[in-house]
Amino acid sequence: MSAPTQNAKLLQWVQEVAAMTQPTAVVWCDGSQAEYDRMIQTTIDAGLATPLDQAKRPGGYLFRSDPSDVARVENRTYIASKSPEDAGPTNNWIDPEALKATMRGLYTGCMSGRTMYVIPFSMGPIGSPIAKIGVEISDSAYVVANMHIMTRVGTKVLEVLGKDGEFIPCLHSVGKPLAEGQSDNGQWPSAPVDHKYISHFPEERLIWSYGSGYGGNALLGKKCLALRIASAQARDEGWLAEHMLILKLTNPEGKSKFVAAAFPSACGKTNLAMLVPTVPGWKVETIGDDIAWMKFHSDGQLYAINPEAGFFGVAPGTSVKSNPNAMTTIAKNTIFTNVALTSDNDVWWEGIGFDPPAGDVIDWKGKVWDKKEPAAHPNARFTVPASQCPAAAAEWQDPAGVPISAILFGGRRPGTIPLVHEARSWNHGVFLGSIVGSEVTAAALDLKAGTVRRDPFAMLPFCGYHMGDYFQHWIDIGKTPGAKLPRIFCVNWFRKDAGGRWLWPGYGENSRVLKWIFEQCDGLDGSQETEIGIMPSAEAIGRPEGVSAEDMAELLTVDREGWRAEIADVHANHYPKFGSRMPAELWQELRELEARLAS
Ligand code: O2Y
Ligand code: MN
Repeated sequence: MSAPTQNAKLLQWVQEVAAMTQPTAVVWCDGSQAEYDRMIQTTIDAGLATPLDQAKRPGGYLFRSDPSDVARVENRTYIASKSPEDAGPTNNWIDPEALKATMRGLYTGCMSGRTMYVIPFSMGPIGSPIAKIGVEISDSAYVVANMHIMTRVGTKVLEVLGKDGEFIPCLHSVGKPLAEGQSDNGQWPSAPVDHKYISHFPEERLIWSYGSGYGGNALLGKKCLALRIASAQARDEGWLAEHMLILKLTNPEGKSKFVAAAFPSACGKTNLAMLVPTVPGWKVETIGDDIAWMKFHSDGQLYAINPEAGFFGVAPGTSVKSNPNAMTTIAKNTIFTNVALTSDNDVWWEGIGFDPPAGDVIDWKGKVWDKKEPAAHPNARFTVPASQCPAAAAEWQDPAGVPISAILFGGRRPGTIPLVHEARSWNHGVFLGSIVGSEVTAAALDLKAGTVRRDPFAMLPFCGYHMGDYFQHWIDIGKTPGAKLPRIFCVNWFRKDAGGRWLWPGYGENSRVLKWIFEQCDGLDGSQETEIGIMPSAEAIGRPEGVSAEDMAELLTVDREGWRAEIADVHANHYPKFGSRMPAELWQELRELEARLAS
């Protein structure tokens, strides 16, 4: 096949990679439906995909990955900046030249027996001033199909790239060459864990991934490009690449505002992005569920785009109760990975809200489910076009982006953090983002149960440079001349009482909090200044069914003891990690909060 581009840098890179990896064929992807169908057929022929009942779930396919390749591998993810100080204490660092030497060894001949796909893609609407072009080279048809859904792939991207346009090279291999005549034969191809490398070279704007075919490790437009590399670009160019959903909130009078929100992984971002409000007359619509790129426009406002074109959502726990819009979205044209298969050839998972039909359920490992372990892997996923979401906002792919009025931070915090509070200033908001934490279970992370894992701005696994410099970048953004900055809020849907009972029902009732945030942005009354920031009265939120007046008081009272412990932890354990790169402004915010709580 002749190359459909005259971009010299791209042509040379493709030639170099092909010479190193030695594929059987090189295919340039055009992004067409016919190509998507061919990729799916290729995976079916290799025994990697199972078509679901096409009458019930048209365009639905099930994949089962290798049990060793089921999630992002943080301990095999590297930020290879020239200096270790620039990667910072919270990233894995390897010297870039040493890492390249190791990886070149692994890449040599790694695509033999396979096709090498060249996937030109745009993160963001093609041609948007905020969008970026990447080109992923991959030896996985599963990756091509998923990239079709998650990004904008194809010929149009090459047209925008032109002869000398810039792109981010993203090299990926599953790390499993095939001998002559060999096929995957139903075995998900990947390399052993200690051969997996998810590597980022932020100074070169380069991504090399080897050994995993799964999710964030392999769909390189998402976490690797749109967060780790883009965060370094954003720092250099004065914008923000964030792990945030974007939603459109409309009041009963038809006035709309756009909100971006950062939560650590597994805190319900997709559910919030597609929320169905219980407050009469209010509407939430979706712009994006995971990533926001935000830039100032000439009017001084921060405009956000969702750089993705699809959702790669967690299936377990998704139900008509938790996210009816997601359930409608995945009714067709959806790739499912590591969910269970029912006797009527449909998908099932824990928390779907109904029992599987009679007959054998096949679990995510491909065995008849014995009910001893979950039938679906806890990180099982659906990949689905965002255009299928019934709650997609009309503006979801506006190339200009949407103006952001409010930024929210949140995490799973059974104690201390109230239902909602607003920062007193931009720097105070940056402080709140910098101390975001989420409770982890002992089983999940080998930490003591009840321990809070700090995940500042929900970016800890996704920032491509030193987190102290990242905080400074947020402080500097606040000093942008003429900026009309968004207001910053902290939310916590996960408060429990002393007995472990949830205090807040969550789901659609979270719209009460969104309504208050909307009204705060409009300067309406219903709030009071406290030591920790601005908080609503119980009346301003209103009481959902089943929530007592005492519960409301607990949700909306400053827990002074809890906050003192919080401050002590930030002071002793969290901020010192970032050493001399920790901005003085944030130490100052910490001291001021300490003083307000002491008086
Ligand atoms: O496990 C993976 O590879 C996917 S991780 C992921 C996917 C979609 C959205 N967010 C995340 C995340 O870990 O934050
Ligand atoms: Mn995420």
